[in-house]
Amino acid sequence: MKLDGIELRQVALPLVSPFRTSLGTQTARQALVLRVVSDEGEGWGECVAEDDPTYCPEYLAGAADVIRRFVVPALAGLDLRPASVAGALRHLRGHQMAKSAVEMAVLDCWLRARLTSLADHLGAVRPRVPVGVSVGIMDDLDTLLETVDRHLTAGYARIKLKIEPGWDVEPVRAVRDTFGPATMLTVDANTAYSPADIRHLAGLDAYGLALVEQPFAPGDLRSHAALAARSETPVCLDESITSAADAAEAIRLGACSVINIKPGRVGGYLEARRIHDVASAHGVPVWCGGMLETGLGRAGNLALAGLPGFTLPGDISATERYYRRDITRPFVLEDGLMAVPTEPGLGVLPDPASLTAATTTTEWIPAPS
Ligand code: NPQ
Ligand code: MG
Repeated sequence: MKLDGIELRQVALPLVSPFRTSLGTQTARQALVLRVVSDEGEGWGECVAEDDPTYCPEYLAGAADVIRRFVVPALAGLDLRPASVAGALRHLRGHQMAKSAVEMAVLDCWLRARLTSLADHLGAVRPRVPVGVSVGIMDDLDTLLETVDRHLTAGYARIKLKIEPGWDVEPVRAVRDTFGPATMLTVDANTAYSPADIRHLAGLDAYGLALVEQPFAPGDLRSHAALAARSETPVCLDESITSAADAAEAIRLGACSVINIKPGRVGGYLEARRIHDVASAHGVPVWCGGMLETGLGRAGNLALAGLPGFTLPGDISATERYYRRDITRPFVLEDGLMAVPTEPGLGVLPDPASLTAATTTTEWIPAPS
């Protein structure tokens, strides 16, 4: 397959309600949508970088620049296959989210031309997967309990509470006391704690959490290992893991017993599958994280979550949890499960009218000949 060029499109999707984490408050998703054009047709992808480099070092305008100035020229003239994208970009250090977006669109294009779904290509074994919901930091406990109640009624299989110092034990206790021991409950700190908080965090053991996600800085595997040694609650890494090599190292150091896999953070769906394989070989369960994706990323993440090692519910919520109107068809919960797309490629396409309505800028980047 020969690359003709990539269309970059910035889209703005207002959130149905503000999403607050220890990193800040989000009221709209600025997304970067890619359309790869090749001699074998078109494919769609999405870059999950945020506006600002707060969750990770990448940010949307920077990712667009890397794609424009370095990625497209590096892929021009190649006999392109999905499996060759990462290698062709290896000389570019970092920038996993930019690379992932391009690999995703190449995968979609390649698989559409071969009438194969991403789920089949990755090795998914389940037609439907249980999913969870991520609940932001709230102003008060009453609002939190109302929100959790609504999500449990909708059928979500797991509740994840965003936490930070000052909003941790109390909300966890309130949710556990209100909804009982059968509710699968997790917490995510997005790096808000320091090593001095290890004893405090071990106090969460009293509430039967399925895991505590990324309490410490991305590079601080040592503190994660120290918490894991002192606490009964499984420690899960998110921000720390940017490759299969990272995953192997974290497991070896005892820094985690669960891994959150986000394809964007690790450089693509193919590296995400390698992390799944490494984790499975060590008996480490994985689950698919969320980055407030459009329907394109939601579709791809469902395919990934169909792999056998994804034994915990992912942050792949129904579209309506985030957006009133997405650029694709909405994804819905059915009896607490979400269907893995079966159509070729990602299995969904942007709806032209919705895409146009959400687009703020469009740019065509031709592959130099
Ligand atoms: C996490 N996601 O697991 C992330 C963090 C996160 C669903 O909890 C805009 C775009 C805002 C991506 C806020 C969930 C975001 C974002 C938080 C991702 O750590
Ligand atoms: Mg997280």
